[in-house]
Amino acid sequence: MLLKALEHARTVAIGGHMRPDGDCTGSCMGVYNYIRTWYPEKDVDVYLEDIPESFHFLKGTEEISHVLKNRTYDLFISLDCGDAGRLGFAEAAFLKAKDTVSIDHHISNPGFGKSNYIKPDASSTSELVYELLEKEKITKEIAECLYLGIVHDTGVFQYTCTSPETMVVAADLMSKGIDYSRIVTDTYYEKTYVQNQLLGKALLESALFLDGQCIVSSVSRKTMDFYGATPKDLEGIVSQLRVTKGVKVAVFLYETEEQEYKVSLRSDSEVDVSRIASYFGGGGHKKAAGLTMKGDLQDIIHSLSEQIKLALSEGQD
Ligand SMILES: [Mn+2]
Repeated sequence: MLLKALEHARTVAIGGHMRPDGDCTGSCMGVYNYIRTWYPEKDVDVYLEDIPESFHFLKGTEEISHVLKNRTYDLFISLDCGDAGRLGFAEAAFLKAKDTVSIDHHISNPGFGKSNYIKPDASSTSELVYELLEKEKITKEIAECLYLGIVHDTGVFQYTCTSPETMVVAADLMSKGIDYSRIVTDTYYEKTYVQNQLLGKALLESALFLDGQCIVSSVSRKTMDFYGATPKDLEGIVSQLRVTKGVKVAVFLYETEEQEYKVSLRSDSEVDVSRIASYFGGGGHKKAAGLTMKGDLQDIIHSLSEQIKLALSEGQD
């Protein structure tokens, strides 16, 4: 469906979700490089917010636009994005575009494109992009993008979203000559000193609740300012909380502004945290979801714990 939509388009825009992660960046850059390589006559722009420094080795990342151009595209390709609003500054271009495509694996995606390729069970949008491209036209540079995306959304092939097909796709991408080991160490495991310090602090100050089935920790704005940290420096904390023995749901919060918190939820297989997130106006996946909540920290944790408790008791039925 992607290649068919591309056929009729002369001008193309690509966009992913706000605060782009590995899969968002990988899928967007994979499609971008594919079009640049095999459809040189097409005029293509890729719109993303700032991406992590460690992703800059991917081909074409210096061509990412952070400001919307005032033009009407023949086709807008939305990748790894659950709804148009999550496209952030690129949403206006999506709404104006003559044709739109949504390729995604978020369970909450209602199919907001004119054509849609949405598979909630897929490991990553990057894996879906692979399915839609002509395999022999996937160059080493394109393979690097898609491999990075798959690695990040599967936690290096660890999460249960990893399927036998995921491994087949990863194997084919490896065969393109990519430095798969470096992609994992440099973009996934490497942490800065500040990131490790914040991780340590969050672990030290974490608390168990609901009979040790839940764990919570938070980072205040004051702490972020002290370390000169940005939200990106907090990635991975919630996953580390989640692997605590006996824990079924991990909750991590950080203060975005006075009385406002960004909440990340992670679960083992039992609890669907995307439902808890949706309840409070957020979204995501069964085992990884996020939301924003306003109010006093203790009140927010209390409200969340009530919903988690409910979800845990349903799981036992
Ligand atoms: Mn994804």
